[in-house]
Amino acid sequence: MSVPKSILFATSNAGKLREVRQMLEPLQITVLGLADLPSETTEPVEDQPTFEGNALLKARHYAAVSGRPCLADDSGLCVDALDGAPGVISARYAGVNGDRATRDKANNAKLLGALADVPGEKRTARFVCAMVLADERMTWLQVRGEVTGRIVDEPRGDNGFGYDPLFEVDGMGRTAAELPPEEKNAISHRGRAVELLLDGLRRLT
Ligand code: ITT
Repeated sequence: MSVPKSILFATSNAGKLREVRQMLEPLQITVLGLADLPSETTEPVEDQPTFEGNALLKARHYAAVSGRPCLADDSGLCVDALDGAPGVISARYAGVNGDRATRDKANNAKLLGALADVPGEKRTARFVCAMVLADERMTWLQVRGEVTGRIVDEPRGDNGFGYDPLFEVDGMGRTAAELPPEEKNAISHRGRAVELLLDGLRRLT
């Protein structure tokens, strides 16, 4: 496999899809999403204990459905004072009811509640993004990107998605939601994972 002209990025998360498109389309790599598949797909149950395990499970599932190699992203927020929670259950930390905006809001409220008594210097955290490129038979690449920061007391910023308004990026003094998209992509866990993915693809040529 070499650097492909198009990649199927199997995610139901519009924020992830938008960011990966912003990163790869300037390199003339078309990023197809699940909406580009001819028929609707079922979502797999993400029951693995690690980001890598869930990313592999998603990549294999959608590779089987689509009949082509597939990129999947499993990501989340790990907060030190909460022993790494919400971690792999970041998407469903506060439950699974409602649309994505409702769930994101509930997740953020639950996180702020869990950290209510934790002082600023102990609110350290990291975003993790595991990406796997796989087909039904083999894993072509597996990469992980991380970015460190701290959880602020109140949401700040309107960009990004998910936990971005609560995550102040180390060294930037701004939350991920206060960064313009290109600045977030340049330092984010997902941006780093995509860089490593491209390195890996170039080495496979
Ligand atoms: P897919 O599994 O379909 O890709 P998902 O949103 O369910 O979509 P995950 O299971 O990987 O994806 O959950 C990721 C969670 O972590 C979700 O709550 C996101 O909002 C959050 N998250 C991941 N990356 C983020 C980022 O860059 N900024 C803010 N929150 C992020």
